[in-house]
Amino acid sequence: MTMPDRILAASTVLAQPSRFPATAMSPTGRAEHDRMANAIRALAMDAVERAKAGHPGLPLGAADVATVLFTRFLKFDPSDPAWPDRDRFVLSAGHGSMLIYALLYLLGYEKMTIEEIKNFRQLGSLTPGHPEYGHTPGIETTTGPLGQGLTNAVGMAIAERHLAAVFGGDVVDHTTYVLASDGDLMEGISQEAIALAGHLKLKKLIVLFDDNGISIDGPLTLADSVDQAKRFEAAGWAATRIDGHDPAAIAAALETAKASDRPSLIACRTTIGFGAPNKAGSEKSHGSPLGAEEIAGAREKLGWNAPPFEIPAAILDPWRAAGARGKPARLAWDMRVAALDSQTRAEFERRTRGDIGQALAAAVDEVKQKLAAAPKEIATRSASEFALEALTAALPEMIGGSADLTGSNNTRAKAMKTLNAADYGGRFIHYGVREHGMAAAMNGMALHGGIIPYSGTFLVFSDYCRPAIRLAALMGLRVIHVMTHDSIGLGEDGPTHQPIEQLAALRAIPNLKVYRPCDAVETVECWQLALEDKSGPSVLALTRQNVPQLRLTLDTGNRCAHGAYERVAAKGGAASVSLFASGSEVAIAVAALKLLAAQGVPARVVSVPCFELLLAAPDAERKAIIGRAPVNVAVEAGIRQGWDAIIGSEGTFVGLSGFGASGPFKQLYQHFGITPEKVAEAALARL
Ligand SMILES: Cc1ncc(C[n+]2csc(CCOP(=O)(O)OP(=O)(O)O)c2C)c(N)n1
Repeated sequence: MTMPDRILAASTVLAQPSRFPATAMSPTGRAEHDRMANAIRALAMDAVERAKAGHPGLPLGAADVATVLFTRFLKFDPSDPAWPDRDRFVLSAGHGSMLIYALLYLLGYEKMTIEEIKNFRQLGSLTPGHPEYGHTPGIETTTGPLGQGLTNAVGMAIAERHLAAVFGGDVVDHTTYVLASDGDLMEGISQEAIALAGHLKLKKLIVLFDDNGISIDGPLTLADSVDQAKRFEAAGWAATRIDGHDPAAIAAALETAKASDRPSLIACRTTIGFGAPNKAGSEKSHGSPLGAEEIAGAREKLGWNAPPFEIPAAILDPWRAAGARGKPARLAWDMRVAALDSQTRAEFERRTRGDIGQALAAAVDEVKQKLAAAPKEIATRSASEFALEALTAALPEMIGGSADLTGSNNTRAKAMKTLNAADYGGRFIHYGVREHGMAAAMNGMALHGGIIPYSGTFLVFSDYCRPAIRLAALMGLRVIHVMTHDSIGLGEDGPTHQPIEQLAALRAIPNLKVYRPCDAVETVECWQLALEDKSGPSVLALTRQNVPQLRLTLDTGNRCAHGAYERVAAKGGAASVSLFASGSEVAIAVAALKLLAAQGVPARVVSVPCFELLLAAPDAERKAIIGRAPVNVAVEAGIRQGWDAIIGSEGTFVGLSGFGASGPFKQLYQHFGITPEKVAEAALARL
């Protein structure tokens, strides 16, 4: 395709064509660029066609931007996809997955064979519908839910700045690039991401906006009239607009962005479905196969003569050369790491691997010793703070934070300095009132590696974090959410702030562990389990109100590790009643047990800090913990959903079935009947 053709095609959707000056480029360079970009287009068209599903529009439109970025700017080595100092590339618009799969193939990622491209969207292939982290080498994060990738990238860029401050620019010096679409930027989370990145002056974050003016319903003008450049500028970014089909302009903008002292937005005006004779510039190319006729027309228009899934050597060779160009940089980096003093190197490597070493167990032990020596009747949020003093001292990779509730969430240990633009070496992030952004940025930090992020907000606002928590669970990321004010026990703030269904809703997310410790000892044990668990995220649901310390003797083992355990055994014979409870309701169950004992009814209390661990325990172990008492009663200041797995459908539940109310917490517990008397009554009624 000639230059005039390109400009013509691009101009079909240019709302404001005057914003995009054409930049001249030498014809030979341009011709090679076009051939290379067209290789992406051909693979994307053909793979979507073969799969009979997928999104060709974005890869066709963004091929020029991606070609310039990957062949001239991005630092990576396909022979070592996990190289810690690689630049990160996040395809936030995950529906355009064929763009990244085509790139991985063309650049020579070993596992991304042409067979995988042919198997696009097929079960078991490395080319699922949307990119999946941990599944396909070279994919930095799972994307698809719009806005998440962009926000993950903010977390990656924070991680880079922090680790550079800790370990030095010789070993940590990379840039995070994002390709974001209109949809990414329309999502509310993008505002949180942009504001946070601008505030933190994350200069090594560069967002390439695929500014094609089209989404699924049609032209963006149907639903949006934001000036994105001004929006980013208002948040402290550098922003520019370019013709996203002009390689020279793309390269120049990237050069400028790399030299910026702020994060950069490059709005790349592109034509969705570029090259498709009838569907380019229209939503018709967004999310369905182009069809044989249109593909034939696109081949002609692009001057692409090779059969489907064949990349001529003259085009594949320069792509593979581009893929190979990062290896010397990676080898030089290996040498620099090897030259670190042995202690720094060991620490860098430990953190990169995500190993927590011996320090954690010692810190947990120290906390437990103190609690055994001087028991504490405190809120579990305060117990968490007490634990964090020791844990954060032992694990420098813990980066804490809160969404503007630091004093309520108790997530800041005294020694922690603020991480900000003036000091990236700090370890506590004031995320602002941005729960969703916080959770997605934490995912980015965990994905980056070298950091264990933990956060703070109220449990009721887990709903605001949920899409990011779900993705953390899907990706198996170790992120830890401290969520306080975990029930009506928070009292006077009333039903807007009182979580009712949130515990159940979180327990419904696969691969997420929800911990609700009952006292200070369980709190540190749950922290230990969350920190040791590399396989997925955790939520610690913690009280605002004080709870007694129920465990007074020192346990060296972690009793929460099985998810539940017998807190008080039955006296005076086999238990007629098993009382199950979590968190603040365990003490209520213990008091109920005493009432039952006074009536000659032997009962036991089982503390259930973590459903997921209990339900995953081997059959015999789980059955032994649950026991065989004729009557099972569960008590939790939330809804029943989920408890049947433990107490059975015939079990009795003492809790809530509607929203809470505003009032002092003790009165609320009375009002809603979550009291020892009511629990005892409920048990007696069943005997
Ligand atoms: C959170 C979320 N909502 C909705 C969707 C469904 N969806 C996929 S792409 C898209 C918008 C497409 O427009 P754009 O982002 O501009 O991508 P393009 O059409 O340029 O490929 C939507 C609504 C999604 N993936 N994520």
